[in-house]
Amino acid sequence: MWNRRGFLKKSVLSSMATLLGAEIVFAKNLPPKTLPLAFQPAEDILPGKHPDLIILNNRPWNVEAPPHLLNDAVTPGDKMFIRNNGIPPEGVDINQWTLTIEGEAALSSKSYTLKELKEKFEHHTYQLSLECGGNGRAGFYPPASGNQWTEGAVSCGEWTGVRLKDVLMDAGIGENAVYIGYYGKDTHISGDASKNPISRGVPIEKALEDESLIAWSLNGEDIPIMNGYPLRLVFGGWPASCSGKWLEKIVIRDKVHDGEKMTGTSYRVPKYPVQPGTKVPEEDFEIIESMPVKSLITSPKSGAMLALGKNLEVKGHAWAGDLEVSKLQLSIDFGATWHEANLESPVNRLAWQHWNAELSFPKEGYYEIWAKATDSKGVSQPMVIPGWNPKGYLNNACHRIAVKITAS
Ligand SMILES: Nc1nc2c(c(=O)[nH]1)N[C@H]1C(S)=C(S)[C@@H](COP(=O)(O)O)O[C@H]1N2
Ligand SMILES: [Mo]
Repeated sequence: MWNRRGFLKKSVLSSMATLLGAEIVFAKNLPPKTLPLAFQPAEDILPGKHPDLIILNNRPWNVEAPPHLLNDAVTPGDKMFIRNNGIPPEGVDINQWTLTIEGEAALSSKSYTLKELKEKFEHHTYQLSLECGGNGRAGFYPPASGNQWTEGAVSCGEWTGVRLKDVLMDAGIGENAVYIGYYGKDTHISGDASKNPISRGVPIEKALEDESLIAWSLNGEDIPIMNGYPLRLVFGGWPASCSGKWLEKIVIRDKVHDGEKMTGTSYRVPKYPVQPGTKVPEEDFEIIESMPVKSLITSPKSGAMLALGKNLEVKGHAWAGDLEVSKLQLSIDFGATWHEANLESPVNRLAWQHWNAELSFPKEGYYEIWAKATDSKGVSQPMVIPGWNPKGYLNNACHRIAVKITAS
């Protein structure tokens, strides 16, 4: 199929044109080893991933789930969004994989094989919600650059591994420790081996929480390759960018970790509200920590039709960073009145919470269902797009879906 230089052969191109019923006009500009999308169904390029995921970018892979695909109580691996900053490692040999703990605030430098990690430390399983800080970016105006996530850069899988704190304590945490940083085995998109695609972390207090995991398993199976196989950090409730994938090194720092995408405007927002479109001085930014309260309507799918006189069962999830969700309300009249949904408790701290409700409609016609969650401090999701910020983070506006009620 490919010629020596990695380009599609002439004969292949001409049979593709026949199949498409159209010439691939700029075929000579296709980068090496790149197939036209028409010949590239999602399941073929992303082994183990659901074909209905939405591809925002394929170099690096950035893929989100449409909300109705997230209806499961626990997100299956094939429906989990992918946010890659670089190129994942290939040909991972789990027998050769090691995790090293070091850094200026580590009392020793220690390395563990996967087998040692599994044998030496107690195993723990938690359901943990992970949302990309940029989820909802597409809603901001003026637009913010970056992947135009809509609603689906969020998941809540059941992760198994060892507590980060057990491993950090085994290596020894210095009294000067303030932060941890991670390094993964993925490589920079430029091919420059001296550059990291991303190296973020969390304050030592977050690192030492019971639910902060070094995980090797998702929903009882190996972690999908794109989600960090064979080992990753998982910090529920915080921007998912803290949860380092393909984890090979953790540094215990005596200052705020200053790795790639910790500084400047990356995963940082202005400390005060700003006029949309303004240029904000870099020193006025702060690092995003716990994510704001948010919810999703996962059933029905937007666009559903229902006969008048029938009740509609509406379902979804809600989450609130380090906090709990205390209330979930629904509106069918653009926010004029609200109905309270049944809201379940989380199975464990930092897991998303399920909710459901039965709605009835007064007459035929077009409606929207709006969902609004409130956290345990009384803070609710805004109905309009919240504070604009230069990189388009933290859009937790109410999720809306459309439904049509037809004659019975
Ligand atoms: N090594 C590494 N870890 C990473 C990333 C990455 O590109 N490389 N992306 C981060 C970002 S920005 C997000 S939102 C989450 C996404 O996790 P997921 O792809 O498993 O859904 O992984 C984080 N961990
Ligand atoms: Mo992210």
